Amino acid sequence: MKRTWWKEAVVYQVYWRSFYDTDGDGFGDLEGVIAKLDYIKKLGVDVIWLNPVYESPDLDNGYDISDYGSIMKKAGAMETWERLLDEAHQRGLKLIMDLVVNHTSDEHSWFLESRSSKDNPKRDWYIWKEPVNGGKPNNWRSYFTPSVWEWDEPTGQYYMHSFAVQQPDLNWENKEVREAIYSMMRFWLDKGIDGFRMDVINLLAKQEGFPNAEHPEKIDYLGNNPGIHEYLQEMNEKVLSQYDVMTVGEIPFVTPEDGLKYVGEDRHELNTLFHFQVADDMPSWDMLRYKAIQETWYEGLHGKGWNSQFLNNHDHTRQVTRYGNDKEYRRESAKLLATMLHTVPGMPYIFQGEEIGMTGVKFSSIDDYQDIAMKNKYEEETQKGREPSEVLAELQPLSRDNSRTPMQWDASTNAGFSNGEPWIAVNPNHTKINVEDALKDPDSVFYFYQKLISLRKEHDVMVYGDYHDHSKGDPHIYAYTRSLGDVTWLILLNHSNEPNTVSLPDTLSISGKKLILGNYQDIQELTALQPHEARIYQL
Ligand code: TEU
Repeated sequence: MKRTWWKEAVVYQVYWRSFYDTDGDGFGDLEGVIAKLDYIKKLGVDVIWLNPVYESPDLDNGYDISDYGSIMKKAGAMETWERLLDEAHQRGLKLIMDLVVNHTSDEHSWFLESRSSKDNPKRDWYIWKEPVNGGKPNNWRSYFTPSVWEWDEPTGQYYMHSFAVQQPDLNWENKEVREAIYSMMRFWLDKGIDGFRMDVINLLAKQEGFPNAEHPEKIDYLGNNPGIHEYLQEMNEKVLSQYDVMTVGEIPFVTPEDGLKYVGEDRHELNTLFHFQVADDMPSWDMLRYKAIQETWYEGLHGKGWNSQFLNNHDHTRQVTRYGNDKEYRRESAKLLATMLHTVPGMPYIFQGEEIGMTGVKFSSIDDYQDIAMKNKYEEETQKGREPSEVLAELQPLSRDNSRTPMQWDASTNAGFSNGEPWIAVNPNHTKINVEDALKDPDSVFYFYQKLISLRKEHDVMVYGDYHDHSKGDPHIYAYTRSLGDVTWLILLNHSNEPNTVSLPDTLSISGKKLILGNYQDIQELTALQPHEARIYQL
């Protein structure tokens, strides 16, 4: 496939509110990101994805935007943001911004106008509906609440929200809305940013006629509806194609077949996507299922479009806790997952703290949790009369707060994150897992990531190589090759707490071959791989 800079890039996600606090208010800030740019650079990544920093009542941690053109006070000032962009560029780092345009905050001036009266010129900028049989227009559930419909008493209509009540959905059918969003995008692109991560971008088009759903709890009717590709092609033509930038769409409920419609190179929509067949649909590790997902996406996009690889982000429990073993084999397991993500086809994303093997949390009280999705669900379930401790235990493993605890810089109070009271409690294990220790230890997870990233810079096979799985049917061993021209790499992973033997065809003999990277110090003959052992060979 045609070479482009973004296909070769590794992205580091900065969830700034939990990254580094320089003014002691307990929230990370843009000055904090600037202060840690050298750390990010040291890892070797190419691109920073910054979660939303726009003005916001901050009910959904910045995903409820009240002004697209200014910076949230907690994060800093526009001047600070501009300095961040500049300082990043000076270090050769690119910066992509979150684009949240399925919905705004209910405090956005557009919505305030829209809700002010039925004949306001912006009424049609959001999705308003008359009651049906005296009740809600249909039975759709939202991500965060039992219904997508919120009653507005003064004007006697419902408005739609796919997320919280305070996040009304924009009406993309309205041309003025689209133009307003495009000009906002140009505003940021003209400042010199390098692209967008597009929040739930496949939700923009709604199902025609808003019919009742057969399985309202599935919520997949919210996305991938007719009209979505027309919007994205228009956005591409009018805005994105005018700039040399990358775009990654957050696209829930998508299959490889549909995925290609978003990222196929001949489609002129997006560059790459996050699908959720792992993060949303695979609650715990399932090797056979993961292989099948990799296979179908590889087959679906090969030669036509580009994938992204991640196992965690600010919405999903940390990977070593959810998909690895954060107890006896934390280091090995963190390194195995890293090896996998950086050698399967697609762009690897690193969520801050992943590079030191940070783990999820289990707070003892619901009051220690901040996540609106979890809190709403807790309310909903306990109101049904369920035992609160049971509901808490059920929600803990996948709470979004698992990945939102502060970055662990050192072993001191508040993990060196803040001098104030952190907005969310620090993981108590920061005394053992932190950046300061990682940087002192040549065998740390950090240096393993650094090595993987530098290998990508030297070996095109990691980016452009063909993929072939040689371990189909094996529930623990994942053995695959990547090949480009006459270069073939063999990746061997034992995703298990037990040693496991690897059986490979003779053509893949590793005898006398070069070991490029491994996560165990003593490399044994290949009769068996140790628990969570990962090796990369050049054949
Ligand atoms: O997330 C969309 C979302 O609901 C994800 O948590 C989910 O895992 C997946 O996309 C679909 O099932 C985005 C943001 O990442 C999240 O933080 C926001 O709360 C949400 O949109 C609303 O803007």
